[in-house]
Amino acid sequence: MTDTATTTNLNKFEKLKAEKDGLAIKSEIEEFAALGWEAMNETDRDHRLKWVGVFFRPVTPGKFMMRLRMPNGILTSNQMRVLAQVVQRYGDDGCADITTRQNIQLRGIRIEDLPDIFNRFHAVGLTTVQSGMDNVRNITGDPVAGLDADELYDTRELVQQIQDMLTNKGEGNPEFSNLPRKFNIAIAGGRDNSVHAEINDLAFVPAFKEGTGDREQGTGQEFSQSPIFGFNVLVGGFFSAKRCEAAIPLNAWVAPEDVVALCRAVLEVFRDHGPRANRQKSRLMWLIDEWGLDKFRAEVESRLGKSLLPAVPKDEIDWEKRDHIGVYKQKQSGLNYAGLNIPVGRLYAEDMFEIARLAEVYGTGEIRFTVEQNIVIPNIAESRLATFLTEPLLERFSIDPGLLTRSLVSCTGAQFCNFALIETKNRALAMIKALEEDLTFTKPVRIHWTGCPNSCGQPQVADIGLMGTKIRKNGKTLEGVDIYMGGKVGKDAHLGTCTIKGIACEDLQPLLQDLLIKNFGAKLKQEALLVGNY
Ligand code: SRM
Ligand code: SF4
Repeated sequence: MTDTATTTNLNKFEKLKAEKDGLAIKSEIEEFAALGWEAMNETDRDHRLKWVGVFFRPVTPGKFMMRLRMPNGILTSNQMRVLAQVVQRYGDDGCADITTRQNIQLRGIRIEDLPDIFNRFHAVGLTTVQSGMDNVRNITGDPVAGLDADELYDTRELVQQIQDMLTNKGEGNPEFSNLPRKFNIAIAGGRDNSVHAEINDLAFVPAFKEGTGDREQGTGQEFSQSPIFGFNVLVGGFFSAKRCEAAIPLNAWVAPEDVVALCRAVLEVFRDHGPRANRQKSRLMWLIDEWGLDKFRAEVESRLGKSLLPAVPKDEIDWEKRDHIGVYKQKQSGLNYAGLNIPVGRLYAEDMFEIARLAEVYGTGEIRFTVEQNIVIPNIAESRLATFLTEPLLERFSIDPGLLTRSLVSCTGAQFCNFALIETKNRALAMIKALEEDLTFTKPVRIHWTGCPNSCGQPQVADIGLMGTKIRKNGKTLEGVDIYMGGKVGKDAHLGTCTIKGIACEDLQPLLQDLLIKNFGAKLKQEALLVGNY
């Protein structure tokens, strides 16, 4: 523990970290469970518990949220069943949300149950460690890694290795538990940038380097002229209420075997030199601004203990982004993966049990999440596909949903999040239903809702992004949105910008209808036209 004299000038969060490392509460869980949430030390309850992925919800006091870690978004049916059992015990309070980082959060959690829940998680290899506050968030990878015939690199193992390094194999790692701020890492393995590399603090995108003609390692005989696979490195992407930036090239190319070491080096530089005084100015990009890219790169090299190779001029991201909804052939002959649309990512216990059952009966028990808050069930044999497609769950979690529903993403919003300026998930669903009833579409339109400027729902990557705000109308304060347009994902990804400000949610539907018709080729259905002509 740091003495008080040295912590008096620190901001509230730096102070609480200096007084007691967040990970220290790992050994106090039994005690908290016995005390109950009302008697607990408030700083432990409201902040430090986030180091083990437990979030106090001021909107629903006493009913906590638990954020898991799902490296590359992959889990087993057994793990899903344990997650389902946990939320099931909370009846109407219990549910789960697939997140925009290919992850899952559980709701309704009671503090007295934490020891039992952690034991259950441990038994099936699940961890929640370092998933909140000033830690590295869930590491995203290609959702069809190892399945896609066109993939350039199977990201699964690398993502797991980075998580193991950062979290000491899920047990907690004090080396990286006090960063200046949150930190996001993503690895793209395909050509379509399915992880939104550009919005991460550190991202790896596939890129081939010219062969050198050097002896190939291991053989000692042949000379490699063929292109060598690796990644161009991007740094500094982030969204915050104050500022949003796409990641910029570090001008570095790394071989896959150097990725974990590079992550460590970047994080050490960020941990030891990242600005900590102002929480609004402490993400990695602020350090890069302060130092300039050259100094930052040189410092990373020094931590790495070797020079970085320059980036190669062209990366391999040259496809439009896929959403993986539908049934697709795998590279393994006779096998398919099915992408199911989970509207706004919300799951209840029965759904989770059912998904686990489908994954076991038709696949190999594996389940995956996407950053669009949907799921993928891999390894479905051709011979079982027809029966799979008759499963009742697919009526709700469709493989062929409406073209707006298909791409809808929403953050948590006012139902559970105290930062929220508006309700998001339920409103988003109702709005999309109404729009799909009135309009026909020729292509998906990606609509993202986010309840406040923190941008968890990533409105800047959407075709139409809706960011919650409060507006004044007729002397009243109402829930409203600022509208973002022009977000481009996949190849040539770039961020959308705010084009219309301060629309009351009650006035939003006709405006969206108009935007969809004018900018995205939607057409009024005949019926709606007739009604309109009356
Ligand atoms: Fe987020 C804080 C939910 C992805 C930027 N985010 C929060 C908190 C923890 C605030 C709170 O304590 O209530 C939200 C929890 C609400 C709840 O009960 O669920 C929250 N963020 C989420 C999730 C669940 C949204 C979702 O519905 O999917 C996502 C969880 C991801 C995960 O599995 O770890 C989530 N948050 C994001 C993303 C998107 C991404 O990573 O691609 C962003 C923007 C990208 C970024 O961080 O650069 C994001 N969340 C924030 C910020 C602004 C960070 C900043 O630098 O200012 C905050 C506020 C903060 O950290 O101070 C925040
Ligand atoms: Fe909460 Fe705002 Fe993030 Fe939505 S964007 S989950 S409202 S912090």
